[in-house]
Amino acid sequence: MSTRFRKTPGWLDWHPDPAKPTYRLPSGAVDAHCHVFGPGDEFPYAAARKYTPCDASKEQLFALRDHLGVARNVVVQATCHGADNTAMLDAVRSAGGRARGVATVRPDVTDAELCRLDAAGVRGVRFNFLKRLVGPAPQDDLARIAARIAPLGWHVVLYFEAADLPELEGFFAALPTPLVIDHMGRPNVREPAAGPQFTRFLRFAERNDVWVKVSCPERLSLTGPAALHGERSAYADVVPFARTVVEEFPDRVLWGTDWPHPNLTDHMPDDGLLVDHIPHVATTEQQRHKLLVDNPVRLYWPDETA
Ligand code: 0GY
Repeated sequence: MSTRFRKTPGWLDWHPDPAKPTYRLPSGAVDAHCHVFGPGDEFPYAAARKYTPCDASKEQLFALRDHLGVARNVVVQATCHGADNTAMLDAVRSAGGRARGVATVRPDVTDAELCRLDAAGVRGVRFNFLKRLVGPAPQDDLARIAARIAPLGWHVVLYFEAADLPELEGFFAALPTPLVIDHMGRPNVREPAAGPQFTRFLRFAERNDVWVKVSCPERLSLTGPAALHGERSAYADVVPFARTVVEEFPDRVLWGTDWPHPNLTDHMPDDGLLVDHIPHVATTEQQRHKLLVDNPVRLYWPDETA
């Protein structure tokens, strides 16, 4: 545990002893959304961060990977490290080809730095629009970054909340790269999956070069982890949203744990249970194979599918 950084009050640590999942992941399964935090003594957190996490090292990530039966990870730069990608890159490099990275870069990033990131295994940059996580970024700056990374064949990962999509979707649609949407665009699950808010998101995904992460039921759910009314699924209120996405876009969905689950204060998910949630949202073996293996490999290890 870092001695230099005191974690944000109320912050829950990641689950120390997740269950062994009952659902056996297919061979080659990819956790396409996870993070490393520090350790802060080795990889200091950004001065301008909006929260201070508990440490979550690459060794701990790899131990979870092996415990869950995951083959590979996509390590996404977390805002607590700002645009210093060192910890993420260290994890990706240490994984020996079993990880790819998504970075945060500034508009003045040099070509040499982009080349270095690409060689290390980075395949995308993340644009974050959550005010509780980042300060405002001018859209001109983001557009410049997107134009710089497009020739590398990278994509842009977008993190936003559903209520903000109407004002952002024109900007998103004009970006020159594929778009990867975190956590299904964070729908408000109080509203029906067939309601106007999620329908707008689905039509946006349909019209554009969009991939959707069917991730973070624990962050979206109001019903929580307990199984409900014989439905047997945890996070039951998220299931209709996730199923709709998997059924409409079977070839453009990705799954991830979101370990170590930043900024949760009410409940910390058991990562084994998150794996057991998968068959509730991807109900056929073919859907699950696309979600967990074929799609992430096509996006992050395309040489293997060429
Ligand atoms: C997530 C979600 C969150 C945080 C971050 O980079 C981050 O700090 O992504 C969040 O607090 O909702 O995807 O990890």
